[in-house]
Amino acid sequence: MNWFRDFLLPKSAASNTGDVDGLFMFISWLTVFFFFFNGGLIWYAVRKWRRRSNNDITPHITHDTKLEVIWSVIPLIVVMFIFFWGFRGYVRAWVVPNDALEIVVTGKKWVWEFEYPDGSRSLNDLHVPLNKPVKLVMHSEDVIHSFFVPAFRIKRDVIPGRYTELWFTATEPGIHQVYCTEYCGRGHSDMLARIFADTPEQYEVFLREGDEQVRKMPLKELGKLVYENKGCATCHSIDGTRGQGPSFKGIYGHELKDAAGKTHTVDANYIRDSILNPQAVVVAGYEPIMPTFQGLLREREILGMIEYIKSLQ
Ligand code: HEC
Ligand SMILES: [Cu+2]
Repeated sequence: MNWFRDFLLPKSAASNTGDVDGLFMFISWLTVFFFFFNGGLIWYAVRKWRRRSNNDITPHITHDTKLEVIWSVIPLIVVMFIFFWGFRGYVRAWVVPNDALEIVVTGKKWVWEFEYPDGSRSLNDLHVPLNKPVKLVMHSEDVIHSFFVPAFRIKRDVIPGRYTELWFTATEPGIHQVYCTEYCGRGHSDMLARIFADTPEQYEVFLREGDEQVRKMPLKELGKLVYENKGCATCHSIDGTRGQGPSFKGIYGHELKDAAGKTHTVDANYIRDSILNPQAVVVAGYEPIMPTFQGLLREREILGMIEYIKSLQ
């Protein structure tokens, strides 16, 4: 019967998904059973007691104690069984193991930021070691977001001014998708993050040097990746259309005016400063809403971004 589970649920990739899947499948099969059972009863009753002539009148029946006890007690036992099963899973899902690795998650329009125990940070890509419990301490900088990892069967709201927690132990190597499941504005559907379940060696290397993509990709491609994955795309277009921020198309080498009327030439240093210290020069006609990416982009990613913007002529 695994086809039914695979049809309804994504492949499980964490250690404590069994409680969710087992109960979910139990309830699903129970509904399938009662669909046919109740349908069959109706079909049977309609055929057996259908009106056969004009004076075939239904007798006045007020109750049937035996029947009422049966249809109350049996469902009560079934739902109590479901309750205790669910309660056991709930406790297991919320009690965090003591040795869990703690990662701080910040939700903001429209990116996920992760801070590791060593103080390093990453945007939208969360690296975790395989087979080790990980605890996420989550909060939001603006509105309510919600952190959902279907393959781990975990989901919880991420709220401004309060910490919420989630935990999991990843058991499947590879990349697992994260969604924001609380509508948080225009970029809500772009608020995608990925969890990389790394072997211990991969995780070590990640903490030291960033992920493989950052280390090996050609600069221009790396810039495109940063643009797509680190949130730039939610505010900057690459086709000339105006967004929350100016488009990147054709800006390289050109001059622009800032809010104070001063002229600047867009070159490598200007782009670097715009990324690390966006409020220093605010382009005329735009709000100073760009967050700083100080500490969030590695040197090579900034170089990549410069090459990428240069290529958009
Ligand atoms: C929340 C929206 C937002 C995000 C996300 C964002 N920016 Fe910006 N950006 C702006 C706004 C608004 C401006 C114009 C005002 C200013 O200069 O601060 C701007 C200006 C810039 C400029 C100067 C552009 C020009 O025409 O002079 C560069 C370069 C830039 N951003 C790069 C980036 C990069 C790279 C990223 C991603 C790593 C990024 N931005 C993410 C909103 C954003
Ligand atoms: Cu969100």
